[in-house]
Order: sequence, then structure tokens, then C-alpha cells
Amino acid sequence: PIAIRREDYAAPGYWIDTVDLTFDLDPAKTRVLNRMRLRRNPDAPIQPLRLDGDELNLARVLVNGQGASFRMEGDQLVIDGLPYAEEGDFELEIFTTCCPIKNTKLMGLFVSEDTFFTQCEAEGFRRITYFLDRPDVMSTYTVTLRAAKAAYPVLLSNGNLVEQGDLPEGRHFAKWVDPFRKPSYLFALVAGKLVAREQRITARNGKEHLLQVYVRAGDLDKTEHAMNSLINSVLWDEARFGLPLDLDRFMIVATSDFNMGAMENKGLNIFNTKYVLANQATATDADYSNIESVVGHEYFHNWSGDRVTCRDWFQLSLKEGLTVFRDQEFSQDLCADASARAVKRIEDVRVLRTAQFPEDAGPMAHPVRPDSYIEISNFYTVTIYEKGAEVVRMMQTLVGRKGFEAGITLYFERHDGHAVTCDDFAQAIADANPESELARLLPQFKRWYSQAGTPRLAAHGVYDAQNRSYTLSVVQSCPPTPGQPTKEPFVIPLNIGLLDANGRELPIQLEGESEVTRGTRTVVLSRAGEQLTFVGLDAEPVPSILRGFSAPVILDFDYTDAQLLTLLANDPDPFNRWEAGQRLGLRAALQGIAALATDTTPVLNDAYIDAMRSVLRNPQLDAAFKELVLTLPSETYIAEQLDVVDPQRVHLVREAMRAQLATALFADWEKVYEENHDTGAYTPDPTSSGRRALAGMALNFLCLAARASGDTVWPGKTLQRFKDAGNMTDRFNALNALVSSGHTLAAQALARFHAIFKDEALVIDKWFSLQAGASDRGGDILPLVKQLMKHPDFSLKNPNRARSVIFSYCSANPGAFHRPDAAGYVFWSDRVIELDAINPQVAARLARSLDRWSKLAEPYRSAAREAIARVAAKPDLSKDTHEVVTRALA
Ligand code: HT7
Ligand code: ZN
Repeated sequence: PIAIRREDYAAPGYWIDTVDLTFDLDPAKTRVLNRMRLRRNPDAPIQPLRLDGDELNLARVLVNGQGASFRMEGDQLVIDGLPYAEEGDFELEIFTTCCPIKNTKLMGLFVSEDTFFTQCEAEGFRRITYFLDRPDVMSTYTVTLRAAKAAYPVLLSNGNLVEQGDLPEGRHFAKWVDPFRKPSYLFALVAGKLVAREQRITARNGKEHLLQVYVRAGDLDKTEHAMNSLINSVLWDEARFGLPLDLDRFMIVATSDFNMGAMENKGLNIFNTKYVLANQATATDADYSNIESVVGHEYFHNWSGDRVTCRDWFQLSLKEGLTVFRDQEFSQDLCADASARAVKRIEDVRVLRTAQFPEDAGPMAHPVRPDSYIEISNFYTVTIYEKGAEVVRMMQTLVGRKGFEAGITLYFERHDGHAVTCDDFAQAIADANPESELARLLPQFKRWYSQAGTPRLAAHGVYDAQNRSYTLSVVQSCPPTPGQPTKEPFVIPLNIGLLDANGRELPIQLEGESEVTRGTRTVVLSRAGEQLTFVGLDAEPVPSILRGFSAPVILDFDYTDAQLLTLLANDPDPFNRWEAGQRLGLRAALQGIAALATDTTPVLNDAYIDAMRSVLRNPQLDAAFKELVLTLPSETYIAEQLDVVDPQRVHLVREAMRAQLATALFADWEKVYEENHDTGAYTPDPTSSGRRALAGMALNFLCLAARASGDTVWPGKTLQRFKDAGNMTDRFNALNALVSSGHTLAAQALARFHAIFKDEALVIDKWFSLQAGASDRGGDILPLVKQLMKHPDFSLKNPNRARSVIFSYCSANPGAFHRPDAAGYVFWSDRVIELDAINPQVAARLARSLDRWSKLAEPYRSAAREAIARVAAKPDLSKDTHEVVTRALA
């Protein structure tokens, strides 16, 4: 396979103005008639027309109604001798067939539970018809769908329904016209037996819209939350950014077979059921919150992605980073108070640090705007999405919230209806704020788009009693990444506050300034090393650096334990308050890991336990925040801090820390549970979900403590709680407490859970995932995973189910996966190979589980490498998996 390079971008040789598609839908043989009007691009060199195709059967090619001479070059259909630009446009008609029922890749046209769906991003449209399948070719689409009426009563495509009616032999048709020009990746169709929840809304400008959420007949009672999330999204985008809904009809359709979370096809979003369906009996608070974000995310793409799209796939973060930023802001703005907003921010940062930081340090590291790829599907990554969102957030920090909104307005004014680049976006934000630091430093700021790797800030503070000043020296660096041995300094907005030894916020005055400010100050770093001198200080302050996680960097500051305890107890910035607790936990874990070779003394000291007790007892703090503070850094995050990782040691030490928290705070956990477990009538709002999360955590620790003491009371209570729970969050938390403490009651609870929810696919996913992700005791998880794969409910073809078992084990359960006997890796390589033949995108994701193999201690390292090499040696590997494993071995 060959790499595609960003620098090779060239505008297309032809434009496709209109596309008229007629589908005769049949699972075994769907006929696609594609009539296009094309013209040469006068600005491009004269060239033959090369149309992309993949797994299509070609029956006919006509140019202006006449048979045309064409040839195949690989997968491309090449046509010469087409009219020159001066001769005007011409018609091209292509007739093909494809086989949706055999489409296990779930790209292009496929069948899921007797319903037709499409997935065209990034390069799936070429699996439907021959086309210039690239995002800078934008066309107006007319689509006619024809199918058997009884089997496929609902026929949907983008835009407006303009005609429908019956056809002979029990068939019917629907004709859709999308008034907006769009790239092929935003095309969609759906045909099947579906029902819809409908809601008419009137926007601020008085326009009426019909919103619809389509699902299978039995699932209508699980669509209320998705619909409410959609309504909130429409209102929010208009209120915050002045971006209205531009369609009469906006549809969401759910499918249980989907490679990703959802897809923003113009006016016809297609969703994984996981991000649509929820009622209190089947969905957890986390599910409710994810649905809100994903519904928002796809809706916000209607502007950031659909109205203004990407010139080429290297610019993917233009739409994805911006849209993640927008969905994060949406979820924060829906929060009732600052504490709930901080909780959301902490959760987002946790994802970034546990998933994106490792990616940025591993073999798949790439800039937010990559320079090359073999398979674009591999670049739907946490770097493009989450780091991309942080880049947008830094722009907002540099120009202010109002300035950012002005920048967004300018961006859409300038580029509406066009396919543009990340440069165009940054330029618009800067141009709308000509006096800002962003405008001043724009070329340097854009290094965030071009340089991969996580920058590191080494900060060091010195107090000068004589001058009553405190100097913070900050040196930035960024490690080499594949293809980028050296890095230039980044522009880093650093939010800083200073506290006194009692934890009170100090006024801030930088040397040379006349002004004194209170609270957080944003300092903009742009050089490799800088010194910030704060004056007017009577004693050495405790610096609170990187408040709110103002930049996606690693901050090294040699805090004393006492300073961290001060920040944990007092920092007015909730993010850094949480961060102080994480630093203390991490410090203990690293010490524990280093000490494990010689002794096994308790890992957590009394000061840490006391601090955690104070957090739990603090009436000023919300339950959700307490739950985050009491959650120890994950095994993955701990491992990232080590040069050489023994995953078993990491697991053992973290488990020891958890056991210590369980027993040392036993009485507090009992109280916390009693005070928080009754949240009344179920609503998924942040306050009550925070209380459920904390009560769930308490139950978990109480069962863990019971394991050590032999107590049977709390496991018994937990089983009862599991049986009586009025919502899935409480029920699942109780089940999890029994499973993760390894209690004997877990087996009957699991059996009962399966029996109750056997017909709820998303709940059965949870059932699989909980078991495959459970804490390993003596190597028991791998045999269990193998057994789960033999369960009648298991299927490798369904991505949600495959993820619930295989990914939960290989990617989310390091203590069970990294076995000294290498059996976890052998299992992994077998599954990657097996999945690759079915669904390369899912296989390539799984292949990423061993990205960090080179950091592993022996014997893990050699065994992991061998497993990767085994996959790489497999002939006929997909481009997707090939790219991941060859980069891992490079
Ligand atoms: N823009 C969507 C990307 C997507 C996708 C990409 C590759 C293969 C399957 C896919 N399904 C959806 C998702 C989003 O960011 O909104
Ligand atoms: Zn997206």
C-alpha cells in the first residue's frame, strides 16, 4: 500500500455539479443508476477522469447518452476523451450493482437487521457508485429509492421528500432532493421497517422544523432523551454561535451495526444505537451523558463539517476538532453550576490524558493535521478529535469568549459552502481579533497543527524574600515523534493563580506591571524558556499552574506533598484541586511500583488517606467532584509515567491502593452510601447522577473491604440493591461492585442480569464488557473471555459486541491482558487477524491495543513484538491493519 501525502494535494480535474441516483434496493443485488453532470475544472491540468470505486460490478458507462470508452486501472474507472472546458458540461451515466448483505465492512451500503444503511465517510461512497470520492467535490443530489414496500416501508435520504408512490409488484418509491451542495461522504440512505418519534419546533427566527428520531418498533420508548438532546442542540447553536438549523426536516436514525458512534450526513444523521437509545431501566447516567454529547456533536457538524467542509482528509480536524470543542462547550453550558462544568472539564481532560497522550508518544503519533496516511480511517483518532478540540479551546482562551464567537461568525461568512483548510479556520479567528495574542503569534501558534507530540513544561519556582518576589522558570520541550526528530516552541496559554500557605488566593502582579489582578491570570508562553516574576509577595506562594488545563501539555513541577495537600484542600480552581489529588495518588503509585521489588508495605500514607477523608466529608463539595477526586489515576495513566512498564506491577500496586482506601475509609464509605444512594425519581441531571456515582463508588469499596475482612453484610446488601434498583445506573453499579470484588454472589447476579435483559442488545453488551474488563485474579479473565466468545449471544460481526468482549479485555483491562505467559497477546493476534477478514476498521482499532509495546518490561516486550510481527506477516492484510502494525514495528 502507498502513502498519500498532504503536500501532493491537487484540485480535481473535474467538478460534479449534480448527481441523480436511482437505487433499486435488494439485499443480494442492489442496482444503482448514477447520472451526473460534470465539467472540467479549467484551473487544473487536462487529464482523464478517474473515478474511485470499490467492490462494485460495473454494467454500463454512457457519456451524453453514448457508449464511452473507458478502462479500469486498479479500482479506478478511467475515462478519456471527455469534452473540454469550453464545450461546457456533459452527462455521465454509470450503472453498477453491489451486494449489501455481504458487506461486513459496514462501509458503503450495508444491511443491518433487515434495514439498509449507508456509511460514506471517509471513502465509502465509492462502494456505492463510481465517483470523485473526495471532500472538495461538492454536488447537489437527487435520490430516488425503490424497494419492496412491505419489507422496506420507510425510505429516507438527505434533504426534502419531494415525491413518493407505489410501483408494480408490491414495490414503492421515494424521491429526495437535498438543496445543499455536499461532498459524497455526506450522502446517506436508509430503508427499512422503522418508526419515528417526531417533534416540531420553532426556531428563534420563527422558522418551523420537523425533528425525527427513527428506531425499530420496540425502541420508541427509548428515544425521548435523544430527542430532547437534539432540541437542546438546535437551540444552543443558535443562541451561542448564531447558527440556525437550515433544513425543514432533520432526521436521526439508529442502527445496531456501526463502526463508530454516529455520522453527520446532511439532514439524515445515522447513529449507533448506543448513542440514541436510553430509558432508565436500560441506560446508565454515562449513557445519557454520552447520548447528549454525540447528538450534539453530529448536529453541530451541520455547520462545522457540512456547511463548511474539509478540502482534503488531512484537514479532518478542521471539522472534528472544532465540533468536539463545540459539543464540549454545549455540555458545559447545559450544566447548572460551576462545579458541574468543572466535572465535565475533568472528564474531558481524563480522556485526553489516558488516550491521546499515549497516542502522541507512540508509533501512531501524528500532528493534528497529519502529513501522510495509508488508510484515512486510521486517522479518526483522539489526536484529530480531542487534541484538535484543545487547539480550538486555546484559540478561545487567547481571544476571549466573545472574540472567539466573532471569529466563528467570520469563518462561516467567509467559507460557507466551501471545502477549506485548518489554516483558513485559524486565519478567520485571528482576523476577527486583530489585537489578540493569537493574531500576533499566529504562524507560531499553528505549530499545534503541524507538530506531533505532547509538549512538556518543566517549571521551577524560587522565592526571593528580600524583593518579595517569586520567579517561576518554565522550560518547554517536545519529544521526537515518527518523522519529526526536533520541535520548535509552541504558543502555550498558561492559566496561573497563587495561593498562600493557608490556601487563600493571592493577588497577582507581574514584575513591571502597575496593575494587580485577582484570581486566574493567563500568561502566553512562546519561547523555549521563560521566567515569570510575581511581585508583592510576603511569603513563598503555592503556585496553581495550568488551571482548567489551559493547554494540552504535561506540567512537571516539583510540588512538595504539603503544597499538593494545600491545593487539594483549597484551590478555587476545581480542575487543579482535582489535579493535586491525582498528583498525590500518582506519586504514591510510582513509589509503590519502585518499592514492590523489595517490600509490600502499604502504598498510601496517612496524610493522603486523611486528605481523601476530608474531601469525602466536605459539605461544600458536590458528590460528582468527590467521586472524581477519590478515583485513582488509571493503570494506563500510571504506566505512561514510567520508562519501562511492568503491567502486572502497576495492576498490583493500584489494586493495593484501592484496597487500602476501602478499609481505611470504611466508616466514611458507609456514611457516603447511606447519604447518597437514594436519589428519588430518576433524572439523569449532573447532581443526581453525581450522587449515584459516589454511592456506586462507596458500594464498590465496601464490597472490596468485605473481601478482605470476610464480612458478608455489604455483599448481601449489594445483591439486594442490585435486585431492587429502580434504574440501570444503580443496578449496574451494584453488579459491578460484586463482580469487581470477586464475590461469590457475583455469579447469581450476572445470571439474573442476563435473564432480565436478554432482549436488550445494549445491556447485554454491558454484561459482556463488565466480565471481560473485570479485575484479574490469578489469570482467570482470559479463559472467561474465551468462554464468553462461545456464548450464543456473541458475534464477531457486530462491532458493539466485538468491542464489548475483545476490546474490553485487550484495550481496557491491562492487568488481565499483559500476561507473563503471553497468552493475552496470542489471543489478540488471533482476533486481529480474524476480524480483519470481516471488518478492517474494527480490526485496525483492535490492533492499536499494543501501540505501547516498546515500553514494556521483559518478558512482555518480546512477546508483544512477536505477536505484532505475526499479524504483520499475514498475507492479504487490509490497508487499515497493515498500516497500524507496520508503524508499530518501525
Ligand atoms: N464524522 C464521523 C466519522 C465516521 C466514520 C469514519 C470512518 C468510518 C466510519 C465512520 N462513522 C462515522 C463521526 C463524527 O465524528 O461525527
Ligand atoms: Zn465528528
